[in-house]
Amino acid sequence: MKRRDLLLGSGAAIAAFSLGARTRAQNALVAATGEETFALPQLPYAYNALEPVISEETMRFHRDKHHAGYTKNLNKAVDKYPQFKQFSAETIIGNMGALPGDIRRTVRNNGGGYVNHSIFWSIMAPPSQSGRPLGALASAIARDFGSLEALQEQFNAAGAKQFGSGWAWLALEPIGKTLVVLGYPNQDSPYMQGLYPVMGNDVWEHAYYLTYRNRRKEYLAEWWKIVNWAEVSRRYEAALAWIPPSL
Ligand code: MN3
Repeated sequence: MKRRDLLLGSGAAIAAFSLGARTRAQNALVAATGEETFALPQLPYAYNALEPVISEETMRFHRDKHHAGYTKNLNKAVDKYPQFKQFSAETIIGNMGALPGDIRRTVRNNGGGYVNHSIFWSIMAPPSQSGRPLGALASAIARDFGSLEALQEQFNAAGAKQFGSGWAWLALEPIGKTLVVLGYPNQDSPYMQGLYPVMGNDVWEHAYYLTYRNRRKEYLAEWWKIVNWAEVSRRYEAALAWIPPSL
């Protein structure tokens, strides 16, 4: 077993919520031994587990090619400036202005891609395990949107009108503790704006084109069948306690 697998499989140290996000101590350990700093996370389910909403072929290309590419390029950028290896990828992309100019664009695109996809895998589940929003999240959705259906409508609209590649996000604004729906281009992340990403859907063509072709709206509508509401609800609880970290 590779050490990367050992690290990702080390049970309590890495709960589902930190999928893809190593602790500072783990990053330091990896940095000291010269291995890659940020590891491509394993999927928490089989490649075909999200069918028929997302096909096995899409999942294989999406994780093994696209997410692997972002991971590799983020690692290359921090290899140039090892002082950043002690921080989580979320902390790094939350402090773009503090990064050296020559890696800023690379980190924006690939650090964003690394973090966004790590969240994305974790907030999906097989259709039979999708569930409903729980506890504090259910109340916050009612408070900030009126109903789950109204949130879904706003979220789908954000995804549908994103011109070109990007993401639809549900994020928590940490001062007012308000939920907001956002559409961001490319691999931009709510972390880059000081917001906590509660959930996001990838509307790059690579996320849906093999199955849905040009029918992005259909993909957006179907996607709700595989939202892992238990994990999204847990992320909302984490968001309430979150303070944007600095480098
Ligand atoms: Mn993608």
